[in-house]
Amino acid sequence: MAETAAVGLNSFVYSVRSFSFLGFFIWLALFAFQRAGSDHVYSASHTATASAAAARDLRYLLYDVNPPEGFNLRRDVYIRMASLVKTLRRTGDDWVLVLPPWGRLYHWQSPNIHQMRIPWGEFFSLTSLQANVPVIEYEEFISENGGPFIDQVLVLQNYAEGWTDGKWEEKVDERPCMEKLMYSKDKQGFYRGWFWGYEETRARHATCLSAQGHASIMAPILHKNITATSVMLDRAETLLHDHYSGKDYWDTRRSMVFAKHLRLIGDDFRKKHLDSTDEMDRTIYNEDWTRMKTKLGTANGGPYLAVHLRRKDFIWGHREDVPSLQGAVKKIHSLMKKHKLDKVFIATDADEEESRELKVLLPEMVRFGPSAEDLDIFKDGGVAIIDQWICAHARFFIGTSVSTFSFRIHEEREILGFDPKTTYNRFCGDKEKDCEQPTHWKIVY
Ligand code: GFB
Repeated sequence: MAETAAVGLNSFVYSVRSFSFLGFFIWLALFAFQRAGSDHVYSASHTATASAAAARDLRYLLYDVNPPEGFNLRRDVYIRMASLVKTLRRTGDDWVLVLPPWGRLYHWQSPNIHQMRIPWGEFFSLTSLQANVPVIEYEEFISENGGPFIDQVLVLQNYAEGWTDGKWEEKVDERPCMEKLMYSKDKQGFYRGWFWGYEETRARHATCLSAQGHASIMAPILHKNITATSVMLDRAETLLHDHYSGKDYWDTRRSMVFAKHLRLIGDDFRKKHLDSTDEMDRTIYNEDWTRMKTKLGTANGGPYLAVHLRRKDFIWGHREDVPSLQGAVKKIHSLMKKHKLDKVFIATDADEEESRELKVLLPEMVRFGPSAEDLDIFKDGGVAIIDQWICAHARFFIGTSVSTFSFRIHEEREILGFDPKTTYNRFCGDKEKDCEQPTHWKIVY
C-alpha cells in the first residue's frame, strides 16, 4: 500500500509539526480518550489517529453517474454506493464515501442560477447520512487529501459480449474501454475530466472495468487488486443494489433526510395553502431517523390530493403509460370526489404551455411556485424536494408510471406511516390496457 502509506505519513507529519514531543503525547492520550466515547462519529477526520491508522488505512470511495441521469435515480445510486462502503468497512480498511457534488443535471434548466458544485448539505441532512455510513463532502475530501487528486478512476461498463451463453453471472474484469473515455491526459500525464465542475481536479490513473453484478462485487477488487487511497467509480449506476428493499437498503434510504430548511418551507406551504399540519395530520417527524418507526396506516395526511405529473421527456416519446392532460385531469376529479377532497396539489415538470393548459382544465389546483429569489436559494433540486415533501404529506397520492421522482415519494410516505392504498397509485395512459399499479415495498427496520 505504497500510496496509502505515503499519504498517511504526510498528514501525520503535518499534524504534529507544531507540537513538542511531550505535548504530542498528551494530545494523543486525550484524543484516544475522546474517541473511546464517540465510536458512532464517522467523520473521516476522526478515523486517522496514529493507532487506528496503523490498523486500518483510511481510504476514500468517490463515484459519479452517467450524465443524462436525473436527480432521483442518482439518489438511488447513492444507496448502492453506501452499501458497497459498508461491505468494504466490514471486511477491510477505513473507507469513507465522498459525496459527488450536484450540478449540470439535464433537467435543471432554470435560467440565471448557478447550479454547479452544489454540496449535498444543501439538499440533505449530513448528520443523518453520517449516522448510516461515513460520508464527507467533496471539498472536505480535497482538504483531507491534501489536494484535488484522485489516485484511480475506474470507469464501469457492461460486457461487450453481454451474458455468456445467456447465463447471468457476477463478474468484474479489466477490459478495453467500449466507449470513448471521457478523461484525457494533460501534459503532466494526469487525467482530466468533468469531476463535478472542479476543473483543478485530476486523476493519476484511469482504466475501464467491465462489471456485472451487485455493488459489493467491487469489494474484493478494492481490497486486493487496488491499493490506492482514493478510488472513483465512474458510471456507478452500472452496479446493482446489493439487496433491493432489504434492511440495509432501507437504513440508507431512511438516512436520506431532506435538509431542514427545505422541509420547513414545505411545512409552511402546507399550513398556508392546504390546511395541513403534522399534529392534525398525524405525520409527526422525528429528526433522528433511527427513531422514526411508524406503523402503516397511522398517518392520516393533509386534506388534499397530491399528484406527481411527470411530463417533458416522458411525453416526448409518446409513451403508452403516460396520460394526456385531459386524461390526467379526469382521473384527478374522480379521485377528489371519491376521497371527498376539495384541494389538489400538483407537482409537475410541465413546460409553460402545458402548465397554462393545466390551469384551464384544473383551475382549483395548488402549485408550489418559487419566486426568483427562492429559486436562487433552493435551486431546481431544492424545489423538487419541496414538491416531494408536500406530496408525501397528502391524504392520497397518485404519481407517474416508472418515474423515480414518484418512487421516492412512495418511500417518503412509507417512512411517514401511510396506508399503502393511499400511496402506490399511478396514472394510466389514455389507451393503456394493462395498467399495473406500483409495487408496495415495505420497510425493513
Ligand atoms: O428525478 P428524476 O430522476 O425522475 O428526473 P424521473 C426528473 C427531474 O425533472 C427531477 C424534474 O430531478 C426534477 O428536476 N422534475 C420532474 C420535477 N418532476 C418534477 C416535479 O413534479 N416537480 C419539480 N420541481 N421538478 C428519469 C430520469 O426521470 O427519466 C432519467 O432520471 C431519464 O435520467 C428518464 O431522463 C427518462 O425518473 O422521472
